[in-house]
Amino acid sequence: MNIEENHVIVIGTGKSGVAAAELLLQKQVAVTLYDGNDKLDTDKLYRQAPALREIPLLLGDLSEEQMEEFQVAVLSPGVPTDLPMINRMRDKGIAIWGEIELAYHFGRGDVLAITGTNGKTTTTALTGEIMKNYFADVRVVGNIGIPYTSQAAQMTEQTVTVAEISSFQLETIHTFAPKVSAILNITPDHLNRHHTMECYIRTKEDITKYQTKEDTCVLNYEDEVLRAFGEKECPASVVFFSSKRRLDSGFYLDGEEIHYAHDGQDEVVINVNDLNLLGRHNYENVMAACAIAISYHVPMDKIIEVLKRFKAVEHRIEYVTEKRGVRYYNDSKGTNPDAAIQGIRAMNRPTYLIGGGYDKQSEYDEWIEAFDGKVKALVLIGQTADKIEACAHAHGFENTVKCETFEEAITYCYDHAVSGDAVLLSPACASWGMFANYEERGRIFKEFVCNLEE
Ligand code: UMA
Repeated sequence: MNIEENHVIVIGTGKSGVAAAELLLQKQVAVTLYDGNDKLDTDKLYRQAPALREIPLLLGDLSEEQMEEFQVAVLSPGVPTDLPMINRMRDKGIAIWGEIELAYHFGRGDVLAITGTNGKTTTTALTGEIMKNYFADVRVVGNIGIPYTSQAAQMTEQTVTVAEISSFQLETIHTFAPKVSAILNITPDHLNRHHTMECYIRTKEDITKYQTKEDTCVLNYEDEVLRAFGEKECPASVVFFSSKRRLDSGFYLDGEEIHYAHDGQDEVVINVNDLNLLGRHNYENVMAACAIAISYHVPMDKIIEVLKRFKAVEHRIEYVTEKRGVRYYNDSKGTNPDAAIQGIRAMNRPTYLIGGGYDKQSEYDEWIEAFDGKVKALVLIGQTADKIEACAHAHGFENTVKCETFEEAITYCYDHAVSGDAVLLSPACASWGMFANYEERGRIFKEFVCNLEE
């Protein structure tokens, strides 16, 4: 479709919507900005993005007549594609694009795209660093927090874009064809949006939808769904990685060593003790980043240089500080039970665990079972507090505490933890409803903790 000749409505005025509207404005495409929130703080919006004063802004409900003015709607990732309003637009023949598709349309150069339930931010950040060690113009974008559309206009044929792509963003692609894609793992998450696990899996696998055998897809051999996908349906050439077994071809973990097997050879890439990342899940992220980089022809020595210096990303099992012998860890990025399992597994002290938040209709059983005698108290906040408490009690874990506010939860931990303990924020839930995003939740946690008395 020739979007340049159409009138586009951008849905959502968060980070993605603002960047998408700015890109369209710059490309001189007729654009209108829309937000479902009719009490939107427009002063704040225009302070952040003054150029957008030039284009119409619609808020609240859209009439049929208003809708008919548009041929394309560009959705922010947080806008469900099955909203009644979006269905009505589809019925009217309005093309539904995502912000990713828009950026891909206007962007240049190659894209390396990473998805998966967990580990995608770390893998994207690491892959970005590796690429920057070899290529001159590298853009790290997407779900990681920098909208892909905010960079698209500055790209050239030499640009290498490393994109973290969420399942929300994959629902609305039409031509998006990364040179290399990766699906790290698929465990239940966002089921309130995707409704069924089958649907969620299909959406994640769609990262390969427009790839061909000339392109590569990196997959986790230990994820049964992904293994089957790689062996049968995947349209791209597959490179597997495994943290549990030796592979004849691909990357694998053997004891403390990461190996690369290819063309009948087997080379040791790195000993995990030379990494600054901890835990099996991180070794998987490292193998995925290596596989992406090798598939994109980055020399191994350039990869290894970065592996040795790369440190964990903010909000992911991040050590904050020690107060009165108690260590505080920020795992605000633990936004689903599977991610939070990695958080508690990484603790090697008796732990006060702060959990709870927005209800994504997750099940918490496996998370509670992963406590493994380490959790002294589970301190709960937010919409899911009752549900998690009931689940904990059903699994025989009785020491739960419910708090009204986030500050109250941290203070409870501070008052009860003794020297040698840890306090871990690893909520197993999204932050929405209480915070703008998980970054804000993590930042508030860190600030509060740093101001606690010694
Ligand atoms: N809105 C509507 N109608 C709706 C829903 C939202 O008008 O039905 C409006 C809201 O009023 C608000 C705007 O849309 O003004 C918010 O849009 P958004 O939720 O898409 O948020 P953005 O600020 O654009 O951030 C998005 C991603 N957010 C989501 O996917 C929910 C960010 O991922 C991403 O970093 C950013 O684009 C840049 O690409 C965050 C996230 O939580 C980190 N992602 C999920 C995750 O990692 O689990 C998928």
